[in-house]
Amino acid sequence: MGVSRAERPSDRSRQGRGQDRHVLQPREAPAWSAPARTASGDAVADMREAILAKLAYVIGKSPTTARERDWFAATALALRDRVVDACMGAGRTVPNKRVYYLSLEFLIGRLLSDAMNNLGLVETTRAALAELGIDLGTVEGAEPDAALGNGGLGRLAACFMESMASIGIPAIGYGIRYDHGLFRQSLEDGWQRETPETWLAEGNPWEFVRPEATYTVGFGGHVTMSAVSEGVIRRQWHPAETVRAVAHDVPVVGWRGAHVNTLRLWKAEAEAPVDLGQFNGGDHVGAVSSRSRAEAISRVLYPSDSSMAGQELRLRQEYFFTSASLQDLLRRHVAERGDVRSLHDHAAIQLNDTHPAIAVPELMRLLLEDHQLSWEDAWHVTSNTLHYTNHTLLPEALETWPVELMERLLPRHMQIIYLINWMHLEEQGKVGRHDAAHLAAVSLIDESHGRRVRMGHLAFHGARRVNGVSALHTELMRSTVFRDLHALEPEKIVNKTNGITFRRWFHNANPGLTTLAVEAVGARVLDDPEALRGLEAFATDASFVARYAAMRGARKEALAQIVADRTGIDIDPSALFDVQVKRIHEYKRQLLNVIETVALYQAIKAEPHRDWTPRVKIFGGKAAPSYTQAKLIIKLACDVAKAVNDDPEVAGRLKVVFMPNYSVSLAEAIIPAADLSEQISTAGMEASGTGNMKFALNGALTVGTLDGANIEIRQHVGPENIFIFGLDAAGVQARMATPNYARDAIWASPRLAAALDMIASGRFSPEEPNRFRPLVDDLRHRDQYLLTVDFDDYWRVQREIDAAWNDPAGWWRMAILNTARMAWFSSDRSMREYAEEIWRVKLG
Ligand code: 26V
Repeated sequence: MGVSRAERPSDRSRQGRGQDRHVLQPREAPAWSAPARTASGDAVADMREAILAKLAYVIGKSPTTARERDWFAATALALRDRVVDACMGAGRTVPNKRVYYLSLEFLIGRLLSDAMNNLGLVETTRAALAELGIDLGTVEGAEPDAALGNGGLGRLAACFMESMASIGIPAIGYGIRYDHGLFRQSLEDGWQRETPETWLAEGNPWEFVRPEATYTVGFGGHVTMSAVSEGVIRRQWHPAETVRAVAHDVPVVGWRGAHVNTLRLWKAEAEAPVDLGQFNGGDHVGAVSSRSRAEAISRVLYPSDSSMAGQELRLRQEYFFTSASLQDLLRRHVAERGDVRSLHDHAAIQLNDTHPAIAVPELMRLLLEDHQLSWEDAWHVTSNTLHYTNHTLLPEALETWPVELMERLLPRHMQIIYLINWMHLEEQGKVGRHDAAHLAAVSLIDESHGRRVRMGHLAFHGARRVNGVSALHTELMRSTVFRDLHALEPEKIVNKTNGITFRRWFHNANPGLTTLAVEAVGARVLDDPEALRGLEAFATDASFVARYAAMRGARKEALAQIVADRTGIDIDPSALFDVQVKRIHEYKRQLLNVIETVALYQAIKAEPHRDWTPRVKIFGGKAAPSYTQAKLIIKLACDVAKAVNDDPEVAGRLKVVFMPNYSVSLAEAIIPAADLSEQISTAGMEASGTGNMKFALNGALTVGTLDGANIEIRQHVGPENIFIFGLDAAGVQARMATPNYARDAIWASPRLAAALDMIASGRFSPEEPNRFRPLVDDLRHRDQYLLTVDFDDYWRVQREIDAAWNDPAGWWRMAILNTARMAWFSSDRSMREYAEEIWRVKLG
């Protein structure tokens, strides 16, 4: 195989300079590589030979011509073989019940360290590569992130997949194999620019293409009726257009390799590469255009998680992956069990938000048309198999689709939805609920803004259980968006507080802290996070605390290096690292943090000789490309950063950084280096949060509102080990009902007024003085997210945090207690709860 000029090893120095090709964290040998995990000589030689064989025979390179990316691919392929071995070793018995997790997003990130760690092969692989003169950290850094998700919802799906494989829940995740995941963000003079992400540009060593698992998915067309027998009419859908869904499987290996599950991602392909009829007729362009229309479905992830745009391509994506997944699981069920009527005994389908809610009419259609079930039997199976998780109550993010669009794209499904709704409303009549207001509230169709299908209502009605993702969020589901439906079926809504996988967010992201934990409380902590509780005894142990502080110092230095490389800004690792990283959204209130930064800047300048606590404010996160206000908040953070960092008067006390292109792998570098975790959403608006859990597990202290899972974090770590401020959800509701709350709050707070004046004056944007007027004017007149109302309490708690930082022993004690008390937030716990209380599935 020839080697092109561009691939010559002399180019190696240029590799790895790309923004994300960076080695994001030190890969020191963790001392918790227990004896069984220590690389034996034979194992290392075997791994070395396996990697060399992949390099030669699959990649077609020799060690002298291989680039970092080639070494990554060879290593991943060698590891993948071990995953397959683990899979085969686990036996091929048919489980009694499987979980099917349907999600339009799986934000999995890099997989190499995950696979190595779960197979106990980190040291073996490191040693094998070292013998070849290659550094494991460099190879890990060459893996592109699989960014097939926007944020919390997609990352949760990835954590759940890993946990199910770890605790032995037989599961298949279904999603879309997007050619392009979430866009790459760069900052040009502080403005967000989006460029396409190309994770598949050099192939994906983790996936297996399964052409034999290909299904046809239809769109458009019409529905015919035919009499089957006396009084029995069958309806049949004749789609105008069909697309093929081809399975691509990524194995998901659990902790210690005990179980391997599958993530099955669908790629859209045209039925025929070109329409030969059209082609031969001379219409060469028309002949290929149907192909691009089909393939567009799996081209790109929608980059918004903030508002429902209602675009047709998005609905096509939703139906495409839902239909392929249901056809696939029905085929498997019938092959294994014979009778489709027992589906709910052997399958539990979880809908990750309403994105796959079209599963309700699609499963009905498949059972009615392909399997000839009666309506009653089909409904019994459907409504006992499906379950639905809600992830947001924000009105602008709740999915509804225009009836007109549904009728055009999915005419048969619209008929089925009408029939389901008719029966649902009839049922209300039978129990005496005839009033129009009630019927309008529980109807699957919203008649008030044009006619639209309410996907949340559809999913709720079709599901056996519906869950929220934190205690508060579930309570708010019952009392707000789903109040009327909840009253009809009070047992249906249950809470399942989110979790995170400790393998990625503790073992892999923070080997230093994991080593300390293993040395202190034993290797059992790797299998049972409850053992972390034993760290409580070390929270005041001087020698442990010293090692803890040194470990944190090393991670902060590593992060300072990354910040310098990517932004050119030097930050002092001994300062308090105050971090807010997450999607940019007004309800998450990054703007509150920026305004507090401005107020602090003013306070330092007013009294430059006071002993201010040195702080570095670190921001990161992407804005949806069409979300103008969010992009302006990024620009403000960058402009404030510039002014503050250039001002010698505050040097050594305050630095501000906006890290571009926040991603899973960047999170793995940032979170273990954070001292303070900002979780400051308006109470009642953040369904759960999962970043909050990652920070607290890694020993960052939380400054937060009583929102989402912050409330449960406070219960676990203890109110004395977390900094809570602001209105609670009830307080927010009450204040929103009072007129002029923003004007009054600004009037009552000279500090806030001064910070807002400074931003409005153009001090941070002298070349365009009115640039930030839209942000300030909105706060002065509307302030939907109550920043002005919470500002003073936020300032107060931040100064309390300054004081706490000046007592290192007290700070480290709190940090260690946070880590010690976070076990409950393992996604293994979440998955066990789903298994027992929702899916009724036994662990393998
Ligand atoms: C919504 C929409 C709206 C229509 C356009 C496309 C789109 C894409 C994604 C979403 C999902 C938004 C909901 C979401 O991500 N919720 C987050 O879920 C996390 C996991 O449960 C939770 O921790 C966060 O608090 C919650 O905001």
